[in-house]
Amino acid sequence: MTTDAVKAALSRQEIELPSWAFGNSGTRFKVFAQPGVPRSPEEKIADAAVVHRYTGVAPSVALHIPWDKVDDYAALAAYAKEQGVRLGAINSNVFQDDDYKLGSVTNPDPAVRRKATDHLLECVDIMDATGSRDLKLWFSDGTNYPGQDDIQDRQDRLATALKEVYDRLGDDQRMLLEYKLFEPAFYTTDVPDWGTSYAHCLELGPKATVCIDTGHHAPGTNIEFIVAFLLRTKKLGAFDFNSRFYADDDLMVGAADPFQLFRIMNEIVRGDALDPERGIAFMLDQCHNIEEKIPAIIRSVMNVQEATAKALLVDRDVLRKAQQEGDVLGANAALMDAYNTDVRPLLAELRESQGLEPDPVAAYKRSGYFEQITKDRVGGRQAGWGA
Ligand code: PSV
Ligand code: MN
Ligand code: MN
Repeated sequence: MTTDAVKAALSRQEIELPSWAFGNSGTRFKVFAQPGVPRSPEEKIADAAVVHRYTGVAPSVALHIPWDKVDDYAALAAYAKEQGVRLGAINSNVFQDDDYKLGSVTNPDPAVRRKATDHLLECVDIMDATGSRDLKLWFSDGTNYPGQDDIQDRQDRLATALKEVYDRLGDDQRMLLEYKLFEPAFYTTDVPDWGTSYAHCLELGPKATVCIDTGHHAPGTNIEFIVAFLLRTKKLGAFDFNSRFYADDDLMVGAADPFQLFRIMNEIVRGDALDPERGIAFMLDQCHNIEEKIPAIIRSVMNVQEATAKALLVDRDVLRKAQQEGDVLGANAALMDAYNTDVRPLLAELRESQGLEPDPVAAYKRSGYFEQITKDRVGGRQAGWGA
């Protein structure tokens, strides 16, 4: 690919930001409050718009319901538009009520299952109002002890709830089913892996696809293989990007293992799936517990851009030829040459050609936005607990 073609592909890239990444967060031991943190969904959207202003590739914000609950979602969408962004995926939340101690849609109690399914249906109503395409489903459902509940019945209950929600989707709406190996359940999880998600999505139909959260696998899992498999079967719907050293660490994407991020983006480029028109949502799902949030999110967006640029730079002809000739070292070198390229000057040039500052973090720091929100916003709330 020529440098111009690489730049053209990069200029069309879109990365979606999670509203919750702008709120205070922490571990189960401590939430560290930061100055200037948003107090409302509107303020989270305003911060996301700032990230878009300096990067040019983050035009949408995912909401989490009820963390981003408002009375008028159409008005919230209009507010986002005024800020220069749009509302993206609606993330459901059936994991924080006492009722969900034994599960949500897989709970043995039909009344709890009804409550959980009703919440998912309410999220589709919200999508109607916001114009969002995607409903993202993550279930904390599972068990802690062998024998605690019937594993097979729980799969049936899950399938029933998913079908009811799937049938409620509009023509242009989709369902993204996220999986996670463990936590908060420690013995069984009802959607623990991509295979389980894939099987349910296959049963549901074309509007149901898998969401890969990069932090939700056993250590050593080959995530790019999952990407390749799901792309081939047209069942890859989205990513929740973050990085991890141990479990679901939710650190900045590309921080722990930039080579893994490159390998993932290499499969995306190989599958011609980067363009937004291909329908794959590239979202961040991270928390910034100790670092300043807005520059951390800008950094994350840049990390995805850098991995993408390197993947676009892979000489596909050289790679294909080496593969076909069984030239193991030559094929590997074709990938490593691209990975080892410093793409920061290319991205700086691209930004300048788009009228953006070459260094988005430095531009943000100079803007005075942080000083302003620190002054204006008193009493920012924890991500996930209301505002
Ligand atoms: C669960 O660990 C998860 O990755 C899901 O995407 C949730 O919706 C999100 O984190 C936010 O807590
Ligand atoms: Mn996630
Ligand atoms: Mn997670």
